[in-house]
Amino acid sequence: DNGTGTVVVTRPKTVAKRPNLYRVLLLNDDYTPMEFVIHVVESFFQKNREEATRIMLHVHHHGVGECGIYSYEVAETKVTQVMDFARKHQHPLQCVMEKK
Ligand code: TYC
Repeated sequence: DNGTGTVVVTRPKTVAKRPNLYRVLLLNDDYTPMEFVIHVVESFFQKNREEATRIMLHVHHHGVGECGIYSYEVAETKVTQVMDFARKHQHPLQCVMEKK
């Protein structure tokens, strides 16, 4: 009752929902040099050399590995940047995103 005899019912305007997150993955291939992959992980995913090397070796041994988890827009940008950079250097490196 707000003094006018009218009952005012309010609902929360927004209800918190989990943000949609996407994993950005690198795929193994037989041709892209290890050093190139380390450079990609360092420069596009803000990892230090040690962590970038660990990720590269994980992909090399397991076929696929995670470089980071981002919003849809950021993940898409990373994939495009990596694919463009690999193509420019004529390496077959593949980068993909998947919903978490
Ligand atoms: N398998 C590659 C080699 O032996 C190295 C490599 C690692 C390539 C990770 C791609 O995402 C990759 N030169």
